[in-house]
Amino acid sequence: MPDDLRPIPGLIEAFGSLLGPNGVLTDAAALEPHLADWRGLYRGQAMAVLRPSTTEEVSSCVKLCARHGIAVIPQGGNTSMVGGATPEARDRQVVLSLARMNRVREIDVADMTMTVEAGLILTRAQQVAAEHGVLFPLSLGAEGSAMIGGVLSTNAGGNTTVRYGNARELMLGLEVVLPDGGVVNGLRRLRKDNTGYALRHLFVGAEGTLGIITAAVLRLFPAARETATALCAVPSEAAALSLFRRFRTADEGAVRAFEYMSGVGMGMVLATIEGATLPIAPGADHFVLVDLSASREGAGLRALMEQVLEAAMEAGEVEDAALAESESQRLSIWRLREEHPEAQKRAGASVKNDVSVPVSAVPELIRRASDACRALIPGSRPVPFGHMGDGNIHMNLAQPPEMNAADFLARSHDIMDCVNDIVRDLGGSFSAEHGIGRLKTDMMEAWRGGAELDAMRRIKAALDPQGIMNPGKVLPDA
Ligand code: FAD
Ligand code: 2HG
Ligand code: ZN
Repeated sequence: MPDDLRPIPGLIEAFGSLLGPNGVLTDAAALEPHLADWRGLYRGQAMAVLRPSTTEEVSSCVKLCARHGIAVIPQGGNTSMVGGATPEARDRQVVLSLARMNRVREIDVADMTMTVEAGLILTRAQQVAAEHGVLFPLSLGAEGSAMIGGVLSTNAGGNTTVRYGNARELMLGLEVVLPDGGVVNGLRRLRKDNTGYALRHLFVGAEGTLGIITAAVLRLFPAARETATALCAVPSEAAALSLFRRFRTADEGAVRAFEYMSGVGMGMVLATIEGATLPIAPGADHFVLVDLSASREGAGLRALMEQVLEAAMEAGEVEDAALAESESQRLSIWRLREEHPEAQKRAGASVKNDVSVPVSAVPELIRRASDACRALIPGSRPVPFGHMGDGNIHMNLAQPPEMNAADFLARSHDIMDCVNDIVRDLGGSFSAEHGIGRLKTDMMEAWRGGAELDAMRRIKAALDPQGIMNPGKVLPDA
């Protein structure tokens, strides 16, 4: 163990007396799942994983860390796509897992709010809402592992942003432990609350660099009583966008998700994911998943879907389409979309570019970035997919099959730069929904330099003068 990770005498025991026997992990095997990220890009070290089960315990741990200058890496489900929850190898540090803080404190269907702890897994939050006849709409591929504190700290988007907004828009109030151990109790359930600086919004998307979210008040919505889901083959990216506009024009409120997939990505899913089958003829270069929902029965979504698709077919914008006839067909269409990240992982090395542009520029982004990537690395395979309705495309690049994975990954920054140049030209962002984490800190200067980055640094210094909260993430070294 390097010197700087050697425990301060008595410190682990002090954590133990705060958290009890199940609250501190130090065994190498128990630490292991907390030290590397989902993509396998990063690996760090930690003296211990702390597992507090109450806000008071989080506060006591953070106070102890602050006293000894120990860095704290907050961790939820550890599904970050940018290495945000992975410790570094350099400083004295602990991982603070929120997994034991997983209670639903209150659900109020009259106010349509739910107060939950940060370690509640996203699917569990959805289930609890459904058990009360209402909807918590945030939905993403990692929802079986990602936790509420994690989705808020990354301001996660996902499949339903087009209708319900990002995690930020689903949050009314927060409880946060600050880097000195102080507790901000902002668990208010108010739709209107203009009382000075909106501190709660500082912590959403801060990726654990300003404090630890311990609980949140979430917004609930009426449950879906009617749905209609279709998988369509479309002739081009531009046709996919036209189809989106047709649905928005026909009934703006009905579109719950509008997801784009390329023929290459779909091919990877069909080749690597057991049981994945295409409900339409194979061979298309572009696919779209349209999901409509309404909170009242008899909303006529099936008729709306058929009518819009028919008109689009007549205009040559849709080549083929399959409408889900049952819940199991709906789920298998969704599976073709949700398995894209896993299929890419199985198909070899890939470089991810989670970018956004104005919705109208999505076709140009996909075409230009695909051409530029192919020219940069001959034989590489662009795999653009994602949330077209939000202008957020995962402009990923898979390695050429014959190329060594390490050689391909060594070009990661060239590939990201190549895509980002086009994104910048189109007025977009180099980080749409996954955050900055460790992966993109070195891009902050170029994209958010000057007064904007300076203001961020001053906020960080004011709240965390010792720099103990998730060091090395979001902000580049000064
Ligand atoms: P973690 O990975 O544990 O942490 C993420 C960041 O938040 C880290 O910086 C961590 O330090 C910090 N953090 C965690 N908990 C707290 C807390 N309580 N207080 C303060 N800071 C905290 N993201 C999307 O936006 N849309 C998608 O569609 C999407 N799909 C995904 C699909 C897959 C298969 C995977 C693996 C990831 C996907 N992600 C997606 C990325 C990821 O951001 C989300 O899964 C989720 O937001 C992370 O939640 P988590 O609990 O795993 O957080
Ligand atoms: C998704 O939309 C996630 O499935 C993951 O944001 C994207 O794997 C990716 O690049
Ligand atoms: Zn996504």
